[in-house]
Amino acid sequence: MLNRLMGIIPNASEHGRGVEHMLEVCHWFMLVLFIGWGTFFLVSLYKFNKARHPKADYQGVRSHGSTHAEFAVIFIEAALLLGFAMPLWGKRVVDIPNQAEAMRVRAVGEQYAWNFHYAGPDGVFGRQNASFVTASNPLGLDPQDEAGKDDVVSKNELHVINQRPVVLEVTSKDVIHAVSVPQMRIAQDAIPGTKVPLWFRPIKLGKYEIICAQLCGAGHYAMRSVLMVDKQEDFEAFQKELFSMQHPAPASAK
Ligand SMILES: [Cu+2]
Repeated sequence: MLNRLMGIIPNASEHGRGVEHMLEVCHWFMLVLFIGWGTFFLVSLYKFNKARHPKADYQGVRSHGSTHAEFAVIFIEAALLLGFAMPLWGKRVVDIPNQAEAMRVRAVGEQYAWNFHYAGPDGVFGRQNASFVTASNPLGLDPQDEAGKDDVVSKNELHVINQRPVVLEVTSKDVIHAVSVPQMRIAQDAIPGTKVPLWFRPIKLGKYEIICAQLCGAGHYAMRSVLMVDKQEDFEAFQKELFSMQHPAPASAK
């Protein structure tokens, strides 16, 4: 398989298979073009050598071979774009899984970390306001809002459930970042003031790397997070732990 030979990182998402397939076809096509152009180059060096042709031929090519070859390349490229790339992209932006089926998590970039905001058991994100933002409340959740009482926010650690679709609502607090998970075959710019849905369905348990794929400042290199694809019970344990840390019982609160 050419993809492996090229060092493409293994896929761990459902739609990634389609991406893999397209990459594979592209790589084979590029290999054929490389061999074709390389051969043409070598043949030209030999055939049109000065010793062999001291005088230029001003009429040039007489056969239609090169025209046919050009059209064949255009045809294959059009097929790749219209037949593979566009349907794949269409599925990413049109067939976004609905609320009941998918887990929705907000992915909020900032210099230099990723915040992941979970809506909690009620499935409703709490109200946010910039005036509530503090070091311990990086997303400015309104403490008075009922919907936000069960919300949890994790830093640089995104947990999802294996086989369950995830919709990330990608945004940023400051400059443009980009959330990229190569093994899930997803990447999306995080643009302040917008909320762009990015979805995938993980199909393999494990730990993956989330990187910021947009040069966002001096600390860009350190803007890494982990994606954990958990079993249901591990995910629940993670949520519970975060919840107890972020919402201490009233008795222990001052
Ligand atoms: Cu960044």
